[in-house]
Amino acid sequence: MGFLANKRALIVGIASDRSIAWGVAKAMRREGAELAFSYQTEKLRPRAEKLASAVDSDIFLPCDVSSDEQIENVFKELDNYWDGLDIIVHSVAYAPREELSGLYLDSVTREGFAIAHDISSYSFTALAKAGRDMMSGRNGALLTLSYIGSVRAMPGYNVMGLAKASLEANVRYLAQSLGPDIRVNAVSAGPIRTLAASGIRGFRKMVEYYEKMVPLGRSVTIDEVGNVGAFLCSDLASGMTGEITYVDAGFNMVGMSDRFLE
Ligand code: NAD
Ligand code: 0WE
Repeated sequence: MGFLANKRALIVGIASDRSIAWGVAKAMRREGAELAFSYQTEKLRPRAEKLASAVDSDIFLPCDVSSDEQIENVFKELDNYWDGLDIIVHSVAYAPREELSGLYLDSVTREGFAIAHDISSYSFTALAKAGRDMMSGRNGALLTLSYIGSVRAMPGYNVMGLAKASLEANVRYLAQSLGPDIRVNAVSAGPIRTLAASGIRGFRKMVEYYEKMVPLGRSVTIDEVGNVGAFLCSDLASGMTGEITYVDAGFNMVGMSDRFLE
């Protein structure tokens, strides 16, 4: 029996089979969870539908996380399928593209700042608020995805770094708010080539630098991130809440790579 047997999970943030949310979904399904998916726009619906069916799910619901109404509606709809919910996976981030290159101070705007924090951090809170009733009394878990740009200045990550810092504080305050009933954790992942990473200028060079820096000498995969995400949402992690767990091939703890001395 898998370590998520009898658990029901809502996955928010599937865009393609390269999405980190897809890595989490596959791991959760393998461990016995039943899954439901939401998708951002009608354009993404056919893909969400196809991926959902590959993990035996026929629940896919529209949800743009900038809308409280759409968030409310997801849980109303989900209530028609399930009498309770154990897990929400939040794998969503957005800042206007122009703000993800050049220097922070040059590219940031009041509007971009607000959007980045709304979509990338507040939406996690909004899902927690709206999903709370369905999740209560079941040893539930919330999971979100972060990036080390929250605690270190990284070139070009800019306003997203501030939004991830907010998201990580959000993990701690939600963990305190939801107490013993629902645990709240994040995985901070190393760089992975997904839709959100495509079109980021210099991304390939960043991955090359990273692969030279890390002890594992390579990037991490969505499956490696997914396995840790699935663990954090399972009763195996019943003693963990408010934690940011790195799945980054060791990047966060390295001072200098030994490869530069070769
Ligand atoms: P992705 O493009 O596959 O997923 C991003 C998702 O966000 C998409 O499904 C998109 O539809 C969704 N989204 C954006 N705005 C939305 C909105 N208004 N409403 C609903 N959904 C919305 O890319 P990914 O890399 O899998 O990103 C998932 C998460 O992982 C993000 O939080 C990202 O910051 C984080 N992350 C990514 C990397 C990386 O290098 N790819 C590294 C660390 C953390
Ligand atoms: O969190 C992210 C990226 C999130 C993201 C991606 C986009 C691309 C499309 C947020 N908003 C947008 N807006 C768009 O219009 N990552 C961790 C991946 C990432 O993005 C970077 C990185 C890394 C790593 C941007 C600059 C520098 C490094």
